[in-house]
Order: sequence, then structure tokens, then C-alpha cells
Amino acid sequence: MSDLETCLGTIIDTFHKYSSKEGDKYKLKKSELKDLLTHEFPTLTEQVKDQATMDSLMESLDTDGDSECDFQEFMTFITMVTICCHEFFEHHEDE
Ligand SMILES: [Ca+2]
Repeated sequence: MSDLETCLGTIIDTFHKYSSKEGDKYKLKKSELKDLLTHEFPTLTEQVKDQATMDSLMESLDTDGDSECDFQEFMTFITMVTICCHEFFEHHEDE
């Protein structure tokens, strides 16, 4: 498999690793989402010190309002973070 294919597999595996812990196997409930963000995005969650910010981040991901984060909602988050990283590197390449 190519690097990118492997990467897509990693995204799916990582989602399932956390979503299958409790309740609906294919959705992240709040505690699972928090676990995933803490362990898989340590650099990002280090910036989020207070619970209110964490709550509002998790609420903003839940676009259908069912209090859980499904794969599509998770991918929206991955896309957002990836675009931000790309913009960051774009600006820093010029320096
Ligand atoms: Ca949802």
C-alpha cells in the first residue's frame, strides 16, 4: 500500500479503536472522543487547558446534534486540522 493508503487505514483504525469501547461501535460518545483527542492529538489538547473549551470543541463537531461523534463528523475534524497544518507549513516555508 502507498503511504497515503496506509494513512487512510490508520485514520479508520484509530476511529474504531476508540468508538468501539462503549455503546455504539461506530460512534464516539463524549468520553471516547475526549480519550481520542487526548491520546492522539496531545499537542492540540495541551493547548486546551479548560474543560469549557474542550466541551465547546466537542459540541462543534457534533453537527447532527445526537451527542455522539460519528465517522463523518470525525473526518470533518481531521480535514480541519489537516488544512490548518498545511497552512502553517505553507507560511513557514516562505521564511
Ligand atoms: Ca453526531
